[in-house]
Amino acid sequence: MTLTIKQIGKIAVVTVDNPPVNALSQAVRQDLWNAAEALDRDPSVDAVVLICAGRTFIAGADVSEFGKPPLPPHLPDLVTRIEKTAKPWVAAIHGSALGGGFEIALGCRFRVASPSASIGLPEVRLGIVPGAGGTVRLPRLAGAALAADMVTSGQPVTALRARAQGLIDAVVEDDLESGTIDFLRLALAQPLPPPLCERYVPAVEASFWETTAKSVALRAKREQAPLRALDCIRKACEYEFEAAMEFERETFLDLRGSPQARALRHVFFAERAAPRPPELRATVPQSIRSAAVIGGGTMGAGIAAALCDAQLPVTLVERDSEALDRGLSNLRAIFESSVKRGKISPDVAEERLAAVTATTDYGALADVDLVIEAVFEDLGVKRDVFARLSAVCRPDTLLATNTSYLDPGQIAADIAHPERFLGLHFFSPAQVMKLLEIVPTPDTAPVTLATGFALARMMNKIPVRAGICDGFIGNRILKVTRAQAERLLLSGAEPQTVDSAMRAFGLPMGPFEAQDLGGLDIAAFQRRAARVRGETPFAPVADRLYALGRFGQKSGGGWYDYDKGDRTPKPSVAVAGIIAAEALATPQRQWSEGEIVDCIVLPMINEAARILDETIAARSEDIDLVQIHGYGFPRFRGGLMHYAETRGLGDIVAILERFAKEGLAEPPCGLLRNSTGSGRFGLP
Ligand code: 3H9
Repeated sequence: MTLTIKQIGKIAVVTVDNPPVNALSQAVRQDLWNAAEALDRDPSVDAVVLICAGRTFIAGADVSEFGKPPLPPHLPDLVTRIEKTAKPWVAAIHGSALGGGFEIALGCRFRVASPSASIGLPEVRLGIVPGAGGTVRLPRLAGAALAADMVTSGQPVTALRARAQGLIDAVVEDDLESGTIDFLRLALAQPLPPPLCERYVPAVEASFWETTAKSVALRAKREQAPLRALDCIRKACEYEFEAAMEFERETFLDLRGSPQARALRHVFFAERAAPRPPELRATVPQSIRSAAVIGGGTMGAGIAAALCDAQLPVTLVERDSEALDRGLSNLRAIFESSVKRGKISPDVAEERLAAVTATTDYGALADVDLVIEAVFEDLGVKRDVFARLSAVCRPDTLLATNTSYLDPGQIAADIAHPERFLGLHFFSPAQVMKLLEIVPTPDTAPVTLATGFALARMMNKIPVRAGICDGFIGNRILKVTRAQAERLLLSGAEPQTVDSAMRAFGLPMGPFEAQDLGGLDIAAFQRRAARVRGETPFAPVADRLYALGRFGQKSGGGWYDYDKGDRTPKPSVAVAGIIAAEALATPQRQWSEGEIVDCIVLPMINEAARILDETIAARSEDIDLVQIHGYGFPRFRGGLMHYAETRGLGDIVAILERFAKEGLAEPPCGLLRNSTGSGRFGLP
């Protein structure tokens, strides 16, 4: 049994208990159905409270059942069954009532919630639309505009806001169960409101649908579910209840098996698995109650802000008072921008800043639990910082370096207790970007690694373990992206056609626009370091642009020209000349949009397969998360590796071989070739 029933006077309390999140598995649906039948027949019951055990109300349909044939009772029928019960049901919500969970609540006659609860229909984030009446009942409760906003964005709403919007009937401050029973007793003394299936949606202006469709399409980019969800809301407003339900169900079933929904489900489970890798489940992390950041530049201030957001007291250390002032003003600017964007209130911003201690004295770090070094990307400078930290910190203080390219093992070479050291590669801006590459050295202890993952959970980041190599997972693949983009230029494509092809594929920006935004100097600096190490990075055009001082937007020109004060990229005659000069020895050809994408993305897949083969990444899902959360790879494609498996590994091998023959890419690696039989990475 996934639920229990008890009776308090004439009120039955149905408690669903299906850990971890009370998802609506077939067993839960069946038990709820049976409860509705039994309680309808029971003359001693006047009304029913539906409440949940554990950390949340029903968080939705069981997503793991989506790949399988649906079994009865189907969720839309269950919601209707609850709506049609002879006794009124009230949903008592704590945690999150999401998707099917909120749809069940919409089937109840009343909804009551704890102040910290939230409700929502996040289905579009899974590439589907609500499939149990959410798009039909919500506009009947809240009107078309609010329903369209909630359903097409998938964003949850907090209980207090939901109360103000009429989505729930009461907020219960104290004990939810007894508060809901009190609410119900009062409600039963009055005439009952009609169930939502008997209500109508107030008319909207004629232009509403067209205007909303435009803004939804803009926000959804190439995801199809949000516009299909808007269609459902429109039908819910224009059709009778039953016909609208039928339309919603057809749309739900049509989308459920779509490639986008499969990709988004893959990302859903990968994101939930990432913070708790199976190999660390048995390791108890150290507790982190205080943190310090060395360096208040862009990265250091971003990391400090993210630690403050995780409610940790932070000490910011700089080498002198001038640098410290700069660091503090960087930090202040971050919080001010969060206030401007409505993310936090001015009071919270002040509170967060007040939790920061600024100092030039390493001695202040004697009792801190965690130190993250974020100084200049130079081995000598970083080693110097860790020598000082080694001397002042407790032997169990977790020491971390934020580095994108340096070998954390070398940075930690001389520290005391190297088992408490690891690399943490944050992405800029660190207070915003979700990805965190966690890079253990050969000396890092399992407890240190587990603490790195626990820290990521505290900071609401998506952690991915990466092995040590140049660029770890993400930047190693990025190097291939950029080299391939230059190969395309040398063989006849133009920067703007390459960028537009990659945008059409779903990236927010093409590789040249992205470099102009970030600055060509950073990559040039890394290539210089690589050459010192004896490597031969391929960037003939980027090297020449750098030599000319064309660093991107910040210098008024990079791959594109920019007018003063205008960030719109304009094709550059000077750059075209440099490309032509560098391309003299390369055969020219015509490139279609699809071929451009293949010439960049398939070599990225090849490099990713090598990364997997060398165990730099533990799982192909980890590479997907790195690409989605660090580099803007389209979520609806499920990440680089999911895209590859969906596209067909055999097909990819054949195209890479063709490119390799023309000197346009490396040949497919062993792991990629060996995986074509199964179509899954690493499986023969
Ligand atoms: C839907 O309802 C469709 C209907 O309209 C129509 C149907 C006909 N299913 O996130 P956490 C697992 S679509 C299965 O770390 P938190 C998760 O994988 C659904 N499993 O917890 C993880 O497993 P494990 C609409 C699920 O406390 C564990 O639970 N609903 C589901 O940080 C803990 O997850 C949603 O999209 C699920 N629906 O956050 C809600 N949800 O322990 C999605 C979670 O093995 N869920 N799991 O790694 C969430 O947003 C968060 O889980 C929640 C709790 C906020 C509820």
